[in-house]
Amino acid sequence: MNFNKVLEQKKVEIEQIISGYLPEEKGFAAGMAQAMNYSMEAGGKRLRPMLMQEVYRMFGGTSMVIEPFMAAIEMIHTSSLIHDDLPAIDNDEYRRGKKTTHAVYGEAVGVLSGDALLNYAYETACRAFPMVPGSELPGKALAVLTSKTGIYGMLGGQSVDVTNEGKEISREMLDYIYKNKTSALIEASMMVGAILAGATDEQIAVMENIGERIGLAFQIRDDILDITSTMEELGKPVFSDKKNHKVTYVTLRGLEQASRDVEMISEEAVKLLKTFPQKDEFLEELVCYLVNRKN
Ligand code: GRG
Repeated sequence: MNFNKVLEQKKVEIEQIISGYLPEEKGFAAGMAQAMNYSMEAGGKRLRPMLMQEVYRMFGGTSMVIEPFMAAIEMIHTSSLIHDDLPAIDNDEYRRGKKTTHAVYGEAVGVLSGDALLNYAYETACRAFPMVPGSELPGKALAVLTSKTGIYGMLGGQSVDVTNEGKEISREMLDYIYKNKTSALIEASMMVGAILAGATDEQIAVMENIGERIGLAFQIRDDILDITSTMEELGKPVFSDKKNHKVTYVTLRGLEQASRDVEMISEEAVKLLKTFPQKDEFLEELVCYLVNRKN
C-alpha cells in the first residue's frame, strides 16, 4: 500500500462527502452560511472524519449512515478552530494557510459562525436517523458526539486551558486539558465509527482508550511543532503558546522527552489496535503518520 496516495484519495472522498452537507448560501443569512463554508472549505487534514470512517469500515460497516456523522465531527472541530482563533482566545490571523474566519468576516460573524457551525453539526448528525429507521445506533452515537464536545469533553478542557493561561499548572491539570480539549473529539470519532458499525460496548471502550492516546500524542506533537516548525509548513503562526503564556507538555518535559513520550504513547495506541482480530493496516499507519506529522 502506498500510504500517502491512499491518504490523499481518502481525503478527496471525505471532502466530497462533507461538501454535500454544507449549508446553502441563500436568504438573509447567506453571509453567515458563507462564513461557515469558508472555514469548512479552507482545508485541513480531515483526520477526525477519516478516523471515524476507517473504524466504521474496520468493524464491517458499509452503509451511508456514517456520512452525516463524518460531516458533523468536522463541523464541530472547525467551529472550535474558529473560536480558538478569535481575539478573545488566541487572536490568530492565519489557520490552514488562510486568513482566519474573523479576520475575513469580522469578529461578530466569527463568534456567530462558530456557534452556527456547532449547532449545524448536530442538525447534520440527526440526518442519520431516517437512514436506518428503528435503529438505536444513531441515538447512541449522537449521545457520545454531544457529550465528548461539551463540558465533560472538548469545551471543559478548553475552558481550563484558557482560564489558566500565564499560570503554573500541574502535570495532572495539563493531562486533563489535553485529554479533553484534543483527545475528546478523537475519542468521539473512533467511538462513533464503532457504534454505528454495531461494535460491542467492550470494543467501543477500547476505541475510546485508543482515541485518548492518539489525542494525547497528537497534542504533544502540536506543542513540539509550535516551537520547531515554520508558519509556511504549519499554515498557522508558530510560537503561539509562548505568545499566549501557555504551559505545554514541552515546557514541563523538555523537547527531547516530549518527543520520546509521543513515540511511547502512539506505540501504546497501535498495540491496542492490534488486539482486534479485524486488521486495518491503513489505520495503524494513520496513527503513526499523525503523531509524526509535519503540519
Ligand atoms: C464553538 C465548539 C466550540 C468550541 C469552542 C475554542 C474551543 C472551544 C476549543 C478549541 C480546542 C482546540 C483548538 C484544541 C486543539 C486541537 C488541535 C490540535 C487542533 C488542530 O487540529 P488539526 O491539526 O487541524 O487536525 P486541521 O486544520 O488539520 O483540521
